[in-house]
Amino acid sequence: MTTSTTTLQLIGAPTDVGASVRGAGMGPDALRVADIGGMLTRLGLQVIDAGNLAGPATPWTAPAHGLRHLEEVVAWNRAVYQAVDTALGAGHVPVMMGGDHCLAIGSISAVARHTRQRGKKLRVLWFDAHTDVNTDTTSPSGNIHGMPVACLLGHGPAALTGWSGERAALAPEAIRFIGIRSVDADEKKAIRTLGLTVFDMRHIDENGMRAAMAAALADVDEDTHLHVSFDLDCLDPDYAPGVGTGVRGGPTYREMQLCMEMAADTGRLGSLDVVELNPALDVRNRTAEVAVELIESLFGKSTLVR
Ligand code: EXY
Ligand code: MN
Ligand code: MN
Ligand code: MN
Repeated sequence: MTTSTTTLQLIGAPTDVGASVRGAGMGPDALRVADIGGMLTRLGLQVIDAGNLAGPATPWTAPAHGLRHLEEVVAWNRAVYQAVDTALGAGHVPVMMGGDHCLAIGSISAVARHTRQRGKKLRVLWFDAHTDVNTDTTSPSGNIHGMPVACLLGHGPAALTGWSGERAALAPEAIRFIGIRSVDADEKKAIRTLGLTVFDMRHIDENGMRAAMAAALADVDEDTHLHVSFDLDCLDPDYAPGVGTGVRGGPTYREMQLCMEMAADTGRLGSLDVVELNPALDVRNRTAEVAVELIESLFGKSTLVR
């Protein structure tokens, strides 16, 4: 799907509205400082940097009815939805640079509508330490970046569901989780009830990243639109310290790079979220640089010699 005629559209969404740790709003500019645009151009792709979206400031208020900053989360997701929808309509591959992971509600809802209208199959790879499948009634924090998967599956507050035109943007079979190691008790119940496919760290330790990714991509075919939702806290914090909710025991740099190479090999990548980069917690922009290198692999840079 990505060839030298592919146009990538970089969309910055500079907000930490779904989090309780400040700083993810600086993510898009840190990725630019790490030269995301230049890197993609050197890969031979056409790149448009659409700049940053605008939205409300984060009020840093306590959760109300189990949801922190709901009104502002809705406003930011509306902007993301519009931008991703426009990029897809122009035939571009949107690269949504967060910002925190709540923005996947807008981005994946636009992708789901686009793929449904074209009669395509959607496969989402959710790279994360967390499953983000809480709702307003189960969340321990009220932070909406812990809820986007539930919202996309049609669960959670009405204001954050139904954005794709159907109650659920995603069927449970459409999503695969990779790198998971921090799941709340009620999330575990939801995973079982919904029948979600999770390649957690224990599975990856026992079977290897190659086998996990091969299973996650097994039925991706020429009719599939592949969306990657890349939460940088998926990586072990040794490699990616610049995140707000880091969890030890994650994939190494090389394991993560293999994930990206295998996703690239499908040739079906149609859209990407890069989220949860927190430059305020980073070390000399290392996490942004790591992100850019991994995105380079996702868009086709290979470590293969033969
Ligand atoms: N499960 C916890 C919560 O819902 O509060 C932590 C969520 C962190 C979410 C980060 C973005 O992936
Ligand atoms: Mn996440
Ligand atoms: Mn996470
Ligand atoms: Mn498409």
